[in-house]
Amino acid sequence: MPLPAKLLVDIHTHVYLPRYTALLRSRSSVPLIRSIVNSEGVAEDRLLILDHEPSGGRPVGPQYWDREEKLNFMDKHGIDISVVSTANPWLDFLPASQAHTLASELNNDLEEYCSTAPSVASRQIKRLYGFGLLPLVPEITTSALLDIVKQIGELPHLRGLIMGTRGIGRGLDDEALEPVWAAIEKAGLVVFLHPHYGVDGSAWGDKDNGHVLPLALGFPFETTTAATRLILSGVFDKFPSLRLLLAHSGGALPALSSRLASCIDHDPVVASRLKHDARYYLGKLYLDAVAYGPEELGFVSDVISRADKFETGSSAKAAPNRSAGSKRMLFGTDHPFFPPLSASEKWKSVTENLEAINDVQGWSEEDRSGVRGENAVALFNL
Ligand code: 5CU
Repeated sequence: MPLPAKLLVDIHTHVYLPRYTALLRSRSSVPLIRSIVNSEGVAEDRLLILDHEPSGGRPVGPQYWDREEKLNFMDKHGIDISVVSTANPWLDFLPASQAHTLASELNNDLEEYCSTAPSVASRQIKRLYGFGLLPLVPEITTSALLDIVKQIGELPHLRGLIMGTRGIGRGLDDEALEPVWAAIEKAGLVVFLHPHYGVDGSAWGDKDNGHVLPLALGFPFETTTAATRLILSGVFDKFPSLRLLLAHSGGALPALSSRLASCIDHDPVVASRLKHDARYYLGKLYLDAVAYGPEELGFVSDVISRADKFETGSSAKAAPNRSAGSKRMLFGTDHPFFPPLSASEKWKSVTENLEAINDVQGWSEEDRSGVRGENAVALFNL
């Protein structure tokens, strides 16, 4: 049965499944969850995943692991469907054999989390889908990775997989990953590329700026570098049907893509390696619309719309087409991160992203509803 029109679909929304939470609770080094007794004598859970967490870690609660909380959050914000992914740092810190076993278990857990969620009876909508996990850690075998790609491809509610930027230790441009890209492409899974490590913290200086620099800049810079390395490695020439979704609207890549193209042209090491101008590959990407501002969304959609112009041999002269670019952008919330700091009915991190979609100059109502939901329905075959 076709889905009703005008759905709101959240493709950037995370969970720490109970099995993963139990692992974090059992650990004494980061990443971990620990219980503390706060100044009022009340026990509280604290999450430590990043290098510069506020002292003692940040408060963490059921919104990170309880499906009811996810569904309540969706209801409160009018979100019909969520494509849920495990939050960082995934399995990166585990030895290969444990990462392999846990990936398989967590993928089954996520399938169950999605498949047993109540649907909205009046609209016949399945509400939850997921991105699986690969055991991308050093010393994992290719056959173990292929095994898990196959598992994800066979689980009906998993429509893609989330990955960080380290690959199996040498980044995503590592030739050893080529069989994995081939298998992902063949299975028709969407790769959601998400940051965790940021960039060298020495760039942030000595002032206490809380979490702002690593999150606002470090996260998107990390994604920018990883996606650029993938482009430079020729992965999109070798696997032209690979579908890659970049977190945080692709970070700085859209703003730097013409500079990237120029640097490639002037560099004999890579100039002859790629089949197309670098800007062509931007048009192959999908980007979340987690940018918090309409001008940024409009700019990004302009940049990704002009790919045809840069296809080798193309004589296309068309001006950027904001509307065409919007087809590759998808609403997300980053839930459960960025909760409101004071009591409020709705989460600002959600309403800001929805308002931004609403306010992009040059997007038609059809473009906006595409970004809010229909693009996700098509990309993930929901
Ligand atoms: O606030 C944060 O640390 C994060 C994080 O770790 N991962 C994420 O997806 N968003 C925010």
